[in-house]
Amino acid sequence: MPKITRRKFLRTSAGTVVAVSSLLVGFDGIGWRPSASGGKDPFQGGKQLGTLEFLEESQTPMDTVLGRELDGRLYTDLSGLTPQNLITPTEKFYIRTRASEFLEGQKPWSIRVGGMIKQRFTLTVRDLENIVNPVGLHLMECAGNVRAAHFGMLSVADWTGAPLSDVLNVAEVDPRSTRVLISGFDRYSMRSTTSIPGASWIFTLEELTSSNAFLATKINGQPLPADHGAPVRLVVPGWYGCTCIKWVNEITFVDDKVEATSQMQEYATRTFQRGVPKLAKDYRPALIDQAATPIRVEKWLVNGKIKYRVVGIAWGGSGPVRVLEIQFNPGEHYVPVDSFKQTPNDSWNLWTHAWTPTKRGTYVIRLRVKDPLVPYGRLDRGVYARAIETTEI
Ligand SMILES: Nc1nc2c(c(=O)[nH]1)N[C@H]1C(S)=C(S)[C@@H](COP(=O)(O)O)O[C@H]1N2
Ligand SMILES: [Mo]
Repeated sequence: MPKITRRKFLRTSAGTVVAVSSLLVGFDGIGWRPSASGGKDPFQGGKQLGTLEFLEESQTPMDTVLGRELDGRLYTDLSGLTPQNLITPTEKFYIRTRASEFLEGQKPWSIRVGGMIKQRFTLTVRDLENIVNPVGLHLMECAGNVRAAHFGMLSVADWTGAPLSDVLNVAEVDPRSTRVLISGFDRYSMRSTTSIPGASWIFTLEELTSSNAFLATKINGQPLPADHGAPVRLVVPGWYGCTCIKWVNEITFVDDKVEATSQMQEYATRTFQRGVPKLAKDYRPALIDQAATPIRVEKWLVNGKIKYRVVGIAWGGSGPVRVLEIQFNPGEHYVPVDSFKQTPNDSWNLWTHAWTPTKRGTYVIRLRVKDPLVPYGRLDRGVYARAIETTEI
């Protein structure tokens, strides 16, 4: 885990001094318009002087492959996103678990389909390649995405894959089977210091169909790299990355008596389960919570005055969000974000907000959605809050 060294403090509106870190909790058609203020861009004619650093975050290298096998990571640098480059280049797509050194010996690759079906069979990569199609932009987020790593376990790619419902339709399923276990190759040459090996997840057939889950063979038009699950991985749109099994080698039809996998149990808290249920049937879908976070705070000089522009992203959730609100310190009022427009897609949406602080100092930026019907547990708990310091106003 990335480590943080410098500690910062701020004075709240009630006058007390608190550690910024205490306010930052965590776990273990896109395009923006000028602000709502009459359609005029408040930064027009100005000059950008730089960007502010986020406080209480580590110096972890971004966009860089770190470590090996189960401890292998790559954190995507989100700070440069613009309406023109919303797709994460493949070599910068986040990595959580790098390919096993034993993977090379697994050729030719095939997926064993078995369990409660009339006749077990194997699917080859060639079989899949014959039925893949472009499936568009899909976002992936690790349920363990953390501030310390600048929320870099989050990426968007343009995928090619075969709908899982097509693949499963081939099987003559026993009517008593209610669920499908999808497993990946997970034997590693090294012991991990961070994770339990063995990635597999159990879904109902309905969950796989309604989410449009697919077996991906390509990312951004290129063959999947080994670290992203080559030759075939599962992508479950709208679900956390822990369900998107890489190096898929087994699909098993099971029933309601089946126990949850170790991966499901390891991620139970982060996917909002009630405790750690023993049986797979007691798990709720691991849907990505509605979330939003700043990705950069730009400092501008406009007509001789210092102004800040907060640029951020919003993602996740299953329904449209009309109003996104921003707050610049605990106790202060939330105000609507200037330019937030949610487009119905499975990507992220960029937003911007003009901000002119009246005092120098440290600020903790938080977002919330106004719709009481939208579940947003992580936003609510401040998981995606970030801190900055303004030295000039
Ligand atoms: N076989 C296998 N699949 C896996 C994992 C794993 O450790 N082994 N990690 C999961 C987790 S926790 C995440 S967040 C995603 C990350 O996919 P990526 O590394 O391609 O971004 O893969 C998932 N699939
Ligand atoms: Mo993850």
